[in-house]
Amino acid sequence: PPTIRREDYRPPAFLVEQVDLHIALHPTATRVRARLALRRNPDAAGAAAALELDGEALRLLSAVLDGAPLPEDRLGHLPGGGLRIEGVPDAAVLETEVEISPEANSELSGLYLSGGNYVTQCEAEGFRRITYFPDRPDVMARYTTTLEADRAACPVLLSNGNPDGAGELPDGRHWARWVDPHPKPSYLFAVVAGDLVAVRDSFTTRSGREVALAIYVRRGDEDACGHAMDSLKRSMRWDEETYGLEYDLDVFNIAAVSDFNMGAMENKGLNVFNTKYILARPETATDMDYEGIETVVAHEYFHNWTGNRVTCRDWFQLSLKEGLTVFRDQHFSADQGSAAVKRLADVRRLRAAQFPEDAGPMAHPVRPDSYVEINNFYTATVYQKGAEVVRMMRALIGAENFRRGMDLYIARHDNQAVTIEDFVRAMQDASGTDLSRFSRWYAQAGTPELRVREAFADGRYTLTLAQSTPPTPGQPEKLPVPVPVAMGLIGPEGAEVAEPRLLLLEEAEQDFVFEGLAAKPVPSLLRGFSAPVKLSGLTLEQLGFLAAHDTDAFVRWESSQQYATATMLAMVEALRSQEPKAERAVHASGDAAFSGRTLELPEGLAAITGALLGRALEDPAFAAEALALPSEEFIADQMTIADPEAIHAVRQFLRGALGRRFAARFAALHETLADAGPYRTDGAAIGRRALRNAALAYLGAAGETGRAEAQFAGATNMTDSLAALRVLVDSDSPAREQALAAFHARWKEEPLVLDKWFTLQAMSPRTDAAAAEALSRHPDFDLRNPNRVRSLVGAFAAGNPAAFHAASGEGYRFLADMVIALDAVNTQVAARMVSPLGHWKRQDAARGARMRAELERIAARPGLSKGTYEKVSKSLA
Ligand code: B3K
Ligand code: ZN
Repeated sequence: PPTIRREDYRPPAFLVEQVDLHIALHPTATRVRARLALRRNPDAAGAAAALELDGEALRLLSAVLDGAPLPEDRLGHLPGGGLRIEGVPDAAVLETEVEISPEANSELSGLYLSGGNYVTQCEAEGFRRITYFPDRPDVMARYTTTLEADRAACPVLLSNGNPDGAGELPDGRHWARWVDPHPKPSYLFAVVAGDLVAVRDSFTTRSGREVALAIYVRRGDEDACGHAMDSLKRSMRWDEETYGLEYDLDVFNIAAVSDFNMGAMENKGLNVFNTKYILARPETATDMDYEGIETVVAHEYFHNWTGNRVTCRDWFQLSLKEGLTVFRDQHFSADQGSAAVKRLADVRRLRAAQFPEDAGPMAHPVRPDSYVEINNFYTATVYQKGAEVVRMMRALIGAENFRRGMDLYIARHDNQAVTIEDFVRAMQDASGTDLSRFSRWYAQAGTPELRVREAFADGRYTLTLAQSTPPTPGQPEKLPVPVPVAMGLIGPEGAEVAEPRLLLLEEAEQDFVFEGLAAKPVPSLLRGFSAPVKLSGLTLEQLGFLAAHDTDAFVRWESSQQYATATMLAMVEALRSQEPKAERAVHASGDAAFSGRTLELPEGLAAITGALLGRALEDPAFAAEALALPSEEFIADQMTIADPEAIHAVRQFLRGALGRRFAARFAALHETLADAGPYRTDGAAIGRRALRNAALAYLGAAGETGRAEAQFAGATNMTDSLAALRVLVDSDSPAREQALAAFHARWKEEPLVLDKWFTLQAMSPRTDAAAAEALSRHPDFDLRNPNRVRSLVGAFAAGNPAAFHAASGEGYRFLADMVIALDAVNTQVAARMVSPLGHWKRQDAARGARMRAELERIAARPGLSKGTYEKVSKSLA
């Protein structure tokens, strides 16, 4: 398959001014008539260039140019299924009719069926599966869409823009017309049709316009939309208040469907959501689900300006809309509750997904230079690191200049398809700050590493910061990047002894000097995680001090995590160096893998935990975050060659040992924090449940499962129920099987809850590859439903490292089997599942060879999709 390169970008030969669609819906034979008003692009070179239309899985019924049918010999066929038409006049009207089968569409790209309802997904290249079109984001057109369907099967007919008439047709059919006044790229086109019910509300914009809001769901789910609707209204208000951005249509519709390749989609005026990010009731959704809904609803809404009104010139610019919009949704969520705790969670996610990506075979810049399959580049790097880059830019130029830059960006580029350079230029022009060096953040892959050195003499403290970025595929040499380092200095008594500052590290190495200090301070660096870098060079003693004393919550959390990380790494080494007294048995729980060897609870870590517990009730949400030990994956990422068994054994041991050491305090927390009064989902209530359930988990790790049993039996909300079930599932309590069965029996009709049932087992150390494979044969498992696939296969491969990396290689084989089976059903989801196999360089030689062998087995499959092929071949390189 061909590689697409950023440097090869050429403007389209033709623009489309107006699109009129008529779609007659039918499960196996939908007819799409498209009328395109075309105009030769004055900005494109080559005055005689042909009209190129993308097309995929379409059956062409007719093509008419300026009223005259196009004979077969005027239609050139492009690889992939597109058409090429020579000799098109500078202004022309093309009318085509095609037939497509939504029912046959298991790819979930283009027009497909979910639970009997019609739904589309066009980003990135799905519109070409609906009609012939120059399916690229720099072709922005105005659309009218007429839908026609059976009234009984499809009472609801939705598309982009404002409604513009509806009526009856013979044979029990009906129609509805939608007009979208705003020019848009084809990837924002959407249709939803079927038997859905609307939950309605309204929003008055700051200029006094009334917007009709609706969330369309399956009958019976109306009661589960309140949180999504509330999040939507808060997002609309926030964007007005924060950026002066007002909604621009008379209606804003959301439709939720069960079968969806990702979280949601920002189609103009008609967002389509995975039900996971809309539906929430206390009995069925966890606190994390509530937070996810708020974030994703906001994210898609914010795209209306950053993505839709101002869109991307080409897909290399994806972070222009995604990085910026993630930044905006993170800022919004931070404003809704505890900003510090939100920041910790965002950083934790960045490290769990983006740092490994940046260190692995798929590492790519925030603005990639090439791709085979664009859907493989909807990555943590484009999204999360992209958001970090915007965040740093704001730190550098200041919040006011950033706001001015946003105003300028939108004023300049409204209704345009632009580049990341255009965005940076707006920020530069608005702030008067030269951002040319800063742009390296968009061009260079890899996570920069910062190293700290210190000197102190005669009241003069010198902080030396050095940076380097490791090589990544295709980028052996790196230049220094400007790194904003928010910092302060803490004196021996725990007080700030200098004004907090923002240092800018621009060179490979720089000294920063502080005068007039009475004693050597401890540097508190990267406050609020001011840059997405790895920092090293502080001693264990300094980390322990910062964990206890820093005034910055982020650094306190970070220092306790770094302290735990260093401790765990040392224990892993110690464990490996001990003579095995018994055979190194492979046991799912890991504890027995090193039987005969001894581990001890390090007193330093116990002291930090004790101190955290002592202050836990001051800020329960923060305490819950700080009490969690770094994940096994995070520890593995700190090692040149990981040892999944040893890491697992150490982490399990520590959880148990801390649980035993502080059993009385965990039990007391579990008592004290019991919900009193009505169930609430505000930040404070969520924080209390998080801390309470963290205590429950520590007690469970220490072998005390009685509380979990009681909590599981009595829980009235999903957060508490699932937390208790997790403890039981990870234990060898006799209550385990019974609890799993009870949970399944109670929730078997609720797909989103059943996903949790799969995930809990997939991630449990008690589930090995054979057990995961058995779950994939469970009657409720379904390869065609992306949520279900992620809940089992994704969760196992990414969240159960000890079992996935079992020395037998069975975990790898299970994943490869699933990828192969999935690639025949849904190539986008299949390609995503490949990633965990790509990190073979971090494993020992035997495991690495087994991982490669599975990648090669996938690569050898005839008819593999180009997306899966790209992931597999890059992973092998
Ligand atoms: N823009 C969509 C993602 C589309 C993914 C296509 N493979 C959702 C979002 O980022 O808001
Ligand atoms: Zn997005």
